[in-house]
Amino acid sequence: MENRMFCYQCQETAKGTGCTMAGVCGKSAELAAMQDLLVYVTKGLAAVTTAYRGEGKTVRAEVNHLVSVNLFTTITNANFDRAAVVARIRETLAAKETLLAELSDKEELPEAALWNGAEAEYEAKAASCEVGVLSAQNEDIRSLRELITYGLKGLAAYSKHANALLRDNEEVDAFLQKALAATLDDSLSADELVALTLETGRYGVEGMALLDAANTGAYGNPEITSVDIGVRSNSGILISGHDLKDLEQLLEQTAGTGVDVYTHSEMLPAHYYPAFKKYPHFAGNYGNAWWKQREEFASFNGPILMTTNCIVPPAESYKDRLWTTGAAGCPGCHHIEGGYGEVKDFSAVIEQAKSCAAPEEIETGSIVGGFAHEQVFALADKVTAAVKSGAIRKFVVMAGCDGRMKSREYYTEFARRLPEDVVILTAGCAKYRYNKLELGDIGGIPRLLDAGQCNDSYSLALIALKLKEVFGLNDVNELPIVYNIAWYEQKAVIVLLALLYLGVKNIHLGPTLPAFLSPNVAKILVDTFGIAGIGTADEDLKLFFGESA
Ligand code: FSO
Ligand code: SF4
Repeated sequence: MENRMFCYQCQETAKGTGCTMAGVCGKSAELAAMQDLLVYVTKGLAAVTTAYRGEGKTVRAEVNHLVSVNLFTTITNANFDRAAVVARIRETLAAKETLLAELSDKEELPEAALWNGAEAEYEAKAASCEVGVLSAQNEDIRSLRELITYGLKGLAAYSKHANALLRDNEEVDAFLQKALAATLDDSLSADELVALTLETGRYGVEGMALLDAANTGAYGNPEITSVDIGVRSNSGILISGHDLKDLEQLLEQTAGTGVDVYTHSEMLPAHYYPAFKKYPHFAGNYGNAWWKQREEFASFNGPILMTTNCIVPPAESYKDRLWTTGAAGCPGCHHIEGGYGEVKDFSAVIEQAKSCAAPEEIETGSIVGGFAHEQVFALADKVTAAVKSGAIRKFVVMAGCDGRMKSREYYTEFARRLPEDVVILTAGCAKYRYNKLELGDIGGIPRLLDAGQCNDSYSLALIALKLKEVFGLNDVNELPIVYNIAWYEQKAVIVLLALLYLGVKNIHLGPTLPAFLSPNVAKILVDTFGIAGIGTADEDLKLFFGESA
């Protein structure tokens, strides 16, 4: 049967090769076509902005923001609303035409930069052979272009959160757009694209540093915090995703209303920031990782605000309670508008909450986190002493994403069976596979150190660099740290490229290697960086920790 679409950007892609009829994530072929076209016109705009900068002109911040939000919109599980994607294509073409009119030399521009069309032409254009993943014939070129594009999607997402806190980095935006445009350039060799992949990792570090500075600048440095996972008796609003500015505004607007605010999935680490502790109605964390939302959103009873991915297309039973904002979207759900520097109006969400029952209790107790860079640096003496005395034998970085595949039970088993002198460093929603196992502590240092969201993998890199300095080592790979990372969507791609840029070798990536790596590109990653997949928990415990495991 002929393909209705082609997408292989996430770990759950159909048959481990590509979604061709409809997305496993719930993306329809019609939506996939519009997302492909949005990526295409955004690449076209990026080619124009890159040429524009080449002529010494300044690209407006609004255009940089448009590029970042466009890419974010096409990340797995971010936006299922075809109309929203179509509107972004229209806006992008208009912004591009304005810049094109001011550009002196249009000679070298690719087709994507010059194409323009009315909405009635979008479908035909999306179906043409220039648009979409399969537009590149050579599988290695295709693989490298997609690897770069997915890394840039992750970088765009992190930039977007920094932008929302009024932090911009023109250098990061200029690179992002230059690299995006380069994926249209047929003259680039595989070697040049490999070099660009590593450069993308370098800017991944910059982008995560920008977001870290934005988050900690606005809300303080995360600190050790115990987060309640039970419920209270008031009605509540559940907020998910990664955008702390949205959370701040929601907490401000719910203050004194009698409505509590709970976090879900990737919003859990917000509790670790000092600035959010002043809100007595910031009640705790409800539920687990994104993929459990169908049951957990149903039992929450109140409205749910999705500030980013991961959205699972909602069941009818709670669709009316699902709200999106920013790059997130879902047809049939409410969407809250609001640009950077503007106050978003959450009054309708709060009104809805008042008419809802309190959340149904699904868990009780608490979990501890807040081990981002400054908090761990404050414990550096203790940690160093524990490593020197042998009380801590090794660290295992288990950052990344969670997902619904059964094979991810591996991570729970792996964590549960770790030798008792091993400490987990985590970040991202991957933690939900083992953050309620009560792994105990080593001389007061918890055996599970949660730095925060997936972007806080930056903290884990800083911690590794700090340990390297403390132990006087030349190479980060001499540290007693192993990497066993779980990936799901494209933010994990930029985290991986950032780690490779920082020189980290022998990263194990699971539960499966990306479908978008062609055999030759996979071989480059294996040969140059020692990237490997995972085995069984048994095999990997032995591999990492020897017979004592
Ligand atoms: Fe998870 Fe989803 Fe943070 Fe991702 S909720 S999977 S890598 O969006 O961004 O870790
Ligand atoms: Fe398939 Fe993943 Fe693409 Fe969704 S995002 S269509 S599940 S590959």
